[in-house]
Amino acid sequence: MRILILGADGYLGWPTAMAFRRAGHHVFTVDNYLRRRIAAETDSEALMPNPRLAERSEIFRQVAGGEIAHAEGDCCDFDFICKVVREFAPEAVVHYAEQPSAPYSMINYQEARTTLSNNLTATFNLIWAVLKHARDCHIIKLGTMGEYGTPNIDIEEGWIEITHNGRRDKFLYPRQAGSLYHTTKVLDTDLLWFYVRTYGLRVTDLMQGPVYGLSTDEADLDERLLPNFHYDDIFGTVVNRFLVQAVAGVPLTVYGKGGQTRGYLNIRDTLACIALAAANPPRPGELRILNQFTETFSVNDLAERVRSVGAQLKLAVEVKHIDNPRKELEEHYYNPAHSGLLQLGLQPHFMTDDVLTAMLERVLRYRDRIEVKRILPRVRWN
Ligand code: USQ
Repeated sequence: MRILILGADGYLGWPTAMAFRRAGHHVFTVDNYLRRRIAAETDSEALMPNPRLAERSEIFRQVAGGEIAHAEGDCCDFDFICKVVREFAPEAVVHYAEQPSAPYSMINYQEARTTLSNNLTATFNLIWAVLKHARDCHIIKLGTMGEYGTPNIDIEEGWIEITHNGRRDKFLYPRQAGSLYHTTKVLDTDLLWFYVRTYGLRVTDLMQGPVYGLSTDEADLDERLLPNFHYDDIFGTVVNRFLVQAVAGVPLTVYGKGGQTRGYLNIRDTLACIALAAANPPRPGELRILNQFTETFSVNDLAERVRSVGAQLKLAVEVKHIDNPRKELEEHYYNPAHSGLLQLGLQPHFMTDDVLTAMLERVLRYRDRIEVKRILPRVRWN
């Protein structure tokens, strides 16, 4: 297939590009390096050095063979995205080109505005570029489990049937996100649903939980191909952060009571889910929503897992409950459905002790690069 990857410099974008190329597909990658600029501005650089796309593609060509084409550009520039879609003529586009940090979106007006306009405009422009130049192209869009929030009822896979005053209909499952970033994903979903039902686009919207991990088949070929591994409070997700904190000897930063429960997945499963979505496109006029995670944990569960695996490596890991910088429920019901990807054939890589140990061992090799001042939360939800 011809696969276009937007936001290919990101934590998930680059591993996705390599996996599709290695599987024999034609891959074209795009990024405007917004995340790198924000990371530099907020002192939130990743743990390992990550070359930019041109250099990464060259390293990949040497160690794995195969070209990964790339272009630097902004998906908010409609002429640019139209040119890419028209000339590359993708059969599928994986859309990661969004500002992905909840804390960043909550800093102040400018950061909120950047998040809102970047995320919505990129999605809107992609929709229009596909409508004009690649009508049959399958849009695979990264949404987030955070779109649903933490309602006190079971979370369905995207849709819910409601009976009201004796009549029945099917709607998007109610959404109530906990940050401006997550809210932009809710708005994206609405935008996509409008264009799907009105113009007959084919779209998969993946409601993904927090991802952890460093190891993929391709990243393991050469350290310079590793994903961008963030442990700071802006871009770092909780599992990756806890592993770095364990290595740095910083008490694990459990926010508040630690009962916040989310659906997690290994980065290897993200790649598998995207591949399964691409191989099984929805029909024109269908917005397929899949909940993309493999197991649920509370923050307390995660801290305990990391503490116990750390102890096996002789790391004295302390767990500390600190003031929650976010506005979120710290004890709540959480029961989200997630059968769609399993039905498509997903075989999960669970968070075993071996997986956590391998990650800790890898982080240990970079221990001298950890900047402790990036760890404690610097952004509050007020
Ligand atoms: N948390 C802690 N301590 C920390 C960091 C986080 O207790 O040091 C807690 C948070 O308060 C939250 C949970 O861990 O309750 C998850 O936080 P996170 O930072 O790992 O994830 P989040 O901000 O929700 O965002 C991440 C990605 C985002 C993606 C989302 C999936 O940055 O791009 O959309 O995970 S989800 O959470 O399902 O919405």
